[in-house]
Amino acid sequence: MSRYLDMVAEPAHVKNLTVPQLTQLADEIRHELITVLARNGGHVGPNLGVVELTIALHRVFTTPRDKFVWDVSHQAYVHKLLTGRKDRFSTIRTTGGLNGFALRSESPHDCYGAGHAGTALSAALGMAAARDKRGSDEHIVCIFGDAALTNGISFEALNNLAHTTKRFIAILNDNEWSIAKNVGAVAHYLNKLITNPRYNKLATDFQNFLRRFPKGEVAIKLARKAEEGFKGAITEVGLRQTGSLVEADGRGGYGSPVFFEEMGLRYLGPIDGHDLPLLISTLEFAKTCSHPIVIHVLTQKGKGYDAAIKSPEKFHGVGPYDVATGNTVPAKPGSPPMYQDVMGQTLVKLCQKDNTLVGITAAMPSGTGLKHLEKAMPDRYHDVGIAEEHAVIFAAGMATMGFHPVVAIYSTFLQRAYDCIHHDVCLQDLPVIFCMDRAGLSANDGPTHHGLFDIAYLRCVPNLIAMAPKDEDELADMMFTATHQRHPTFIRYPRGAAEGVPIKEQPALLEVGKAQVVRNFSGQGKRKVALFGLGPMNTIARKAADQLATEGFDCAVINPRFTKPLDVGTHEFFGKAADVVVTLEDHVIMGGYGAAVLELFNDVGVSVSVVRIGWPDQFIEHATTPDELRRKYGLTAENTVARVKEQFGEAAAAATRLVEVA
Ligand SMILES: Cc1ncc(C[n+]2csc(CCOP(=O)(O)OP(=O)(O)O)c2C)c(N)n1
Repeated sequence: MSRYLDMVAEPAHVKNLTVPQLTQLADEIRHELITVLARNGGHVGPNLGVVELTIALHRVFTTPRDKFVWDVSHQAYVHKLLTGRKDRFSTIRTTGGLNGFALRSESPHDCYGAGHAGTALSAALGMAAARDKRGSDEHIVCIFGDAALTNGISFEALNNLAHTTKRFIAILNDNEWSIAKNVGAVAHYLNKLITNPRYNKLATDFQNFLRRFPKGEVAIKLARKAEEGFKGAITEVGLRQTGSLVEADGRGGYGSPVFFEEMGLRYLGPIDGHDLPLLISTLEFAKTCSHPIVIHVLTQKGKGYDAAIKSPEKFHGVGPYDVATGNTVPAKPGSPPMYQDVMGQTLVKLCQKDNTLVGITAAMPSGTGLKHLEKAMPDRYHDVGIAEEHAVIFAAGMATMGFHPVVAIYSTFLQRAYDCIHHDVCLQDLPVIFCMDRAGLSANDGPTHHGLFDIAYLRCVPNLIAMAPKDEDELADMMFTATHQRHPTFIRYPRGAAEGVPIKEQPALLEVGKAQVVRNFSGQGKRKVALFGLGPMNTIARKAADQLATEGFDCAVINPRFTKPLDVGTHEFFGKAADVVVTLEDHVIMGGYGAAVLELFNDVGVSVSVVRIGWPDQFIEHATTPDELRRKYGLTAENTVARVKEQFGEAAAAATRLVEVA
C-alpha cells in the first residue's frame, strides 16, 4: 500500500490531507524515523515527540514564506521529511547526506541553522523585528524545549519580546526532559503549571466546545472564544504531578502562567501535543493573534516507540540500535573505555581524596561522564541546566570560597562561555578546572558540534594552563595535575573510545609546561624529522614516524602535553636539531598549536621548515565516521609522510596535497 508520506513531496501536500489521513501520516513518519535512525543513529526521542506538532505546523503555516525556528534543531527531522527531503532521509547524518540539524544551505525551509541550545527565541525575534520593519506579514514561529527555557539567552529574548513585536508565536514543547531529566526552578514551575487541576477542567469544556463546530469553521470560532476557553486546555497527556505539592524549601502549590503573561506573552495551554485536531485549531487561532503568544504543548519524548519511552536519556541521541529490542551495538569485550567515562571515574577517585573538588555539568551528565560522580557522590555534583555561562561563573564563585570546581563541558558548547572564562575565571586567576570533552570531531553531528577551536580561543588568555593528553592514562595524570594548580586549567580530549592503554592506579603529577619526548633521534640517517603530535594526534605522529623510518628518515616524536605554557626548551632543541618539524593537532590550523610553535620558533630564532597538519580554515561538514573526514582533509599518517617527503623535494602523492597546510 502506498504511503501518505510518499505523496508528500512538499509541505503544501500536507494541507490536502484530512485529519484521519494526517494521523496515518504521523504513524508512517514514526515508522520511518524508527527504522532509518536504527541504522544511522540520531535524535530518536525528541523527533518522535514532535510528529503531530510538526504536521500541524505545516498544515497551518506555509514555509518557506512563514518561518519555523527550531531550538537546537535536533528535533527537525520530521520537518525535513515534510519539506521535500524524505527521499534523502535515509542519508541523514552520513557522509554527503542530510545534516542532523536545520541547515540554511540544505533547504529554503530551514530558515535558521542551529545545534546549540537557547538560540531560537532570539533568532525568531530578530526575524519578527525585520518583518515588522519591512512591512511584510509572514508568521514567525519559534519552537523551543522546556530545557532550552533554562538557558539564559532564552530569558534575554523573552525580556525583549513584547516591546519589539506584536506578532510572535512561541511554542514551548514541554516533555519534561533535557537530555537527562530537566532540573531546576523552571522545570519545577512548568510542572506546577501543567498539573493545575483548574486547567484540566477548562480543557474538557474547551474540547467540547471545539467538537461542536464543523472543520474549517473552528479557527474562526476559536478566535472569538479563545480568550476564555483556551487557557488550560489539557488532555490525556495528563496530570503528572508526583509527591507532595509543598516542597521542603517552602515552594509549592499550583503554578499559573503569570510568568509568561508578565513578559507580555498571551499564554495558551497546556495542550496535548499529540492531539492533531487540537494542535491545528490552536495554531489556527495563534495565526489570528495580534499579540505575542506562547502555546504550551505537552509531548512525550519517544512517543510511539517503547524502547525510547523507557529510556528517554539513551534515546535522546543514540547510535545505531536494534528496532525490536532498542539495544545498541555493545562494545567488543576488551575494547578501550570512552574518554568521558575515564574522566568521570577519575573525578570520583580524586573527589574521594580531596574535599575541595566538585563537578559541574551544564545538562550533560552522561555525555561528560559526570553521571559517575552524580551516582557516587551526589553532594559533590551540580547540574546547572543548559547554562554554560552560568556554569563557569558559578564555578568561579565557588573557587573564591576555596573550592576547586571541575567544569565538564564539550569544547563546542564552552565557546558560549568565553567571556566568563576570560573575565571571571582567568582575569581573577581562579583555580577552576575545565574538562573539555569532544575536543576534536563530532563527525555525524557536524559543524555545530566539532570542537576544533578551543586551543586558539584559549591560547591568548593570560594565567591559564592548557593541556591535551595523548591517551586515557595521561588524561588521569592531567586531571590529577590540575588539582594541584592554583590557576585555571583546561584539558581537551576527544569524543569516543580512548587508546586502550592501562591506567595507573595512582596518577602522576606532571611538570607544568614540560613536553614528553616519546622517541628521540637515533642518530642514524641524514634526514631528521621531529614530529610533535598533540593529544590523540600523537598516535598518527608515531605511525608516520614508523613509515618514514622504513624509508631512511631519522624521526623524533614528541608529545607536547601543554599548549600553554609551551615547552620552549624542548621545541627549541628539536627545532634546531631537525631538518623538518611537523606539528599535528586535531584542531584548526589557524591560531592552533602549530601556530604557537611557529611563533615560538620565530621568537627564539629557529628557522626550520614547519609542516602543520590540522583542520583547514573552514567549517568542516558532517560525515559518517571521523576517519572519512581525516582522510579527506589529510589528518593521516599517509599525508604526514607525503608532506614530509615534499619538504625534502621527494615526490608527494598529489591527492593528499588537497589540503592547504602552512
Ligand atoms: C549550548 C548547548 N548546550 C548543550 C547542548 C546539548 N543538548 C542538546 S539537546 C539538549 C536538551 C534539549 O532539551 P529540550 O530543549 O527540552 O528539547 P528536547 O530534546 O527535550 O525536545 C541538550 C542539553 C546544546 N545543544 N547546546
